Amino acid sequence: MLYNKLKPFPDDFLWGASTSAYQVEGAWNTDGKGLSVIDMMNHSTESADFTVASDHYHQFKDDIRLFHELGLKTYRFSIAWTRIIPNGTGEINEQGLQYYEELIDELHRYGIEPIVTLYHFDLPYTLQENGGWENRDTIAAFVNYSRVLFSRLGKKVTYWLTINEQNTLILHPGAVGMPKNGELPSKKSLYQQNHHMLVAQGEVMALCHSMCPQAKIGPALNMTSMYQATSKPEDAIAAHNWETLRGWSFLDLATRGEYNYLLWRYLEERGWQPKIEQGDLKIIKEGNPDFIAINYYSTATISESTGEKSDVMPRAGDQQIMLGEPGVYRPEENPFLDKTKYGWIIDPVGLRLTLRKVYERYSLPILISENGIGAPDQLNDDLTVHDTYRINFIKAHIEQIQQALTDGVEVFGYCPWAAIDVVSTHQGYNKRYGFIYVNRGEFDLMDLKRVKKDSFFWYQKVIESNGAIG
Ligand code: BGP
Repeated sequence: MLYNKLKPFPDDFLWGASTSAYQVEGAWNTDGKGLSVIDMMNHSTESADFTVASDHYHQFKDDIRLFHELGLKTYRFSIAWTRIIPNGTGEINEQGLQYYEELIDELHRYGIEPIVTLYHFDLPYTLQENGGWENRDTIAAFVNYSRVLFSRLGKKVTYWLTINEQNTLILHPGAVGMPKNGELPSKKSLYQQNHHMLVAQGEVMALCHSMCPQAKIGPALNMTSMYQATSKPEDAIAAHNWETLRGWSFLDLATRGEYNYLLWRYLEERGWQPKIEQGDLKIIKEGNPDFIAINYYSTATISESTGEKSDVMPRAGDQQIMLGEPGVYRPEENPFLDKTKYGWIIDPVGLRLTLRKVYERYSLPILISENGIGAPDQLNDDLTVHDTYRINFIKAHIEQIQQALTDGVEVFGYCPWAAIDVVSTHQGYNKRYGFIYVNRGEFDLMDLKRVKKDSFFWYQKVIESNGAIG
């Protein structure tokens, strides 16, 4: 739809930026922190590990001062479960609680609204050793951990996110590292894990509402739209298959508390249905989110798969590169769209489409909790970083958010990935996303100095003008 005049961004629009604990903090074994699955995974020897990351744990005050200079209205970060309860259950680590309390206080001192993710990929390793999310006991562990946070930080935090990208954890578990034994869990196990996460999430959302009545809580999923490759009806079915299995089925459960019929048939057909205990569905249904957070990076183009093995692409997949599944969907190239250096399709209009679809289906306000472009930025001798590609990427996406707002979609915040350079989930340090450059290499930690990129100064103006970037 074309409009003569676009709606302005609302005055209280939350312009922000994101990070996650294990990708930014470092200090992997400091001040009583326990080991997480991330600390114990096999990571590629060609890229940085997460032990020091961006050293935000030690430098958070200086970093927040920079976030303030950038003009952020909000900062989305995650809490490392292993700093709070080092073994997942049992003893609480006061130093961990103090750290996040100070961080939140520091944000408030600058008038920056904290958006807190409870769990962003870094499950305590002790829980993993006992079966991780496949073990039902992890539900109680997550609820207890969340209770500790709500009770200590509840008065200081208005926005909570439950689980970051549950669909990535279930559909692309390898994207967050390989277990030491080199084996990813079976699909049957993954869908059981999925079910337990949903029960845990349902309980935590209800708990948040009862303990912190002023707070709002919602899930954060990796959402995208699927285009059918041609007007062939079978391609439309395949695109619908994958859009449902990758996106809708997760959101249907998180928001409506219902197993999507198509997901259920897909699971039944393969013998992958989870064991559902009495009362589980009630708990899932009673956990009502106040909003939906979406991480949006790209779209995919899909054609029919007739069941041939070759419908799976012979290339590495990750959370954004679709691989194909015989009899379900086959990924195709999209001749209209470019890709990043890492093969992720760049599709700003797809963001407008995804926002519309999510809003139409669930009628809940939407926070864009991630969106961004990974690139091997270069630091120049005069301490500049000319990341024009990032400015172009984010500008194009902000324009589409404004289109979606004009369409009538309720979007209340935008938190690009990332506030500052962080370690990528599986592609090292030099795949950078931040508005702030961190002077370190893949292995050489150098001086970890912070340098404002061109995109920093540009985003600063965007925020100052409340999105009047045209
Ligand atoms: C999302 C994750 C983030 C982040 C981002 C960029 O899926 O929620 O943690 O890392 O993707 O991905 P990557 O680091 O793989 O480039």
